[in-house]
Amino acid sequence: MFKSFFKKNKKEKNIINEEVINEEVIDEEEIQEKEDFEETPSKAGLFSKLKSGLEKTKKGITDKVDNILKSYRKIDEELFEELEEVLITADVGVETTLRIIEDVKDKVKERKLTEVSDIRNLLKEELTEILTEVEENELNITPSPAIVLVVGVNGVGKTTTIGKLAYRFRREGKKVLIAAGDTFRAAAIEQLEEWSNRANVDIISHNEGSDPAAVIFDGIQAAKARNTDILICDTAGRLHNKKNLMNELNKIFRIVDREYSNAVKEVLLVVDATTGQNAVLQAKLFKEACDISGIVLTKLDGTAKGGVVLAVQSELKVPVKLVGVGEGINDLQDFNPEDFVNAIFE
Ligand SMILES: Nc1nc2c(ncn2[C@@H]2O[C@H](COP(=O)(O)OP(=O)(O)O)[C@@H](O)[C@H]2O)c(=O)[nH]1
Ligand SMILES: [Mg+2]
Repeated sequence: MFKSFFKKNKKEKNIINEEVINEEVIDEEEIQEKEDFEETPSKAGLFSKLKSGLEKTKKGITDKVDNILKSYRKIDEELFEELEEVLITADVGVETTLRIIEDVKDKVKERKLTEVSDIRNLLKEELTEILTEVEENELNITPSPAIVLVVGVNGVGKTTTIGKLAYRFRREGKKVLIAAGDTFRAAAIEQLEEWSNRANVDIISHNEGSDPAAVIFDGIQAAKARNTDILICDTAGRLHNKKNLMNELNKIFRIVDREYSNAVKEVLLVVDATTGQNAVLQAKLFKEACDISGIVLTKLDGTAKGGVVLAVQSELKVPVKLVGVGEGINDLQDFNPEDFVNAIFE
């Protein structure tokens, strides 16, 4: 049923360009008729998807920790050294790992613990603590209007994330518009158009090679004219050098601040979990270049490097807000620290 819905909508594709921005091209009733979604995943379904996505990370962290704990009779320095190695290898990052181990040691002392088996719970507690110390893991998209700017280097999953987000927002009853701000390659625009079809939301796009800031400008005007709840903007991920990146992004940010100052703004940096510590480096670079309000960690499925979520959050103090657990339209989840820790410790 969902497949035929795709096909049907492909034919009715409704791409807007500059000339028709201010015209009402959407027939509201038609949209109502088209409301047809895949079944909303249940909470249990989401958790089981997260759990299966994190299977390799669990193998890389928890299973190894369990093996180590089994081989020790008492808590000693050597045990901590082995645990440290596991965490570093699992891309938790040196800085964060050292902090975790120190905190666990302190707690062992404080609570006068002697059983090796107590370490498992202490680790779980510590990971949860690190993941919950940032302010807010929830997306900041209310009240309407909101604008979501999606930034990150090529290939990390920006376009895919935008498609998944658009679908989700629309399913939540919001009026969504996408702006194809990655004008560097024609294929990037086409790919986003494809996702806008799947999500059944409208898209503002210009030709390949045009000014990204101009696309965002037009997106904002269209969003205003149509009373859009959420405008989601793609951006190019070319990373020649930091200066280029800063210039391009700053131009976009200036347009947003000038033209859409009343909108709630969310700047999401997308990083690819499979790249491990590289994701942390990218996040540091982008954080210097612009005001990131949240991180999307994609491709958690199929990588053992899921520990990077700890490094990203504790070293950058920017909340991870969403995680990608697959390529499907429903495979984007709100990041929930407790669920994450439970998924790898269960
Ligand atoms: N397995 C998996 N693949 C993903 C996920 N997110 C994105 N991808 C894939 O990563 C590739 C690059 O994604 P794309 O959105 O084009 O990246 P962009 O260059 O940043 O826009 C595509 O093949 C996506 O299907 C995810 O959460 N899990
Ligand atoms: Mg893209």
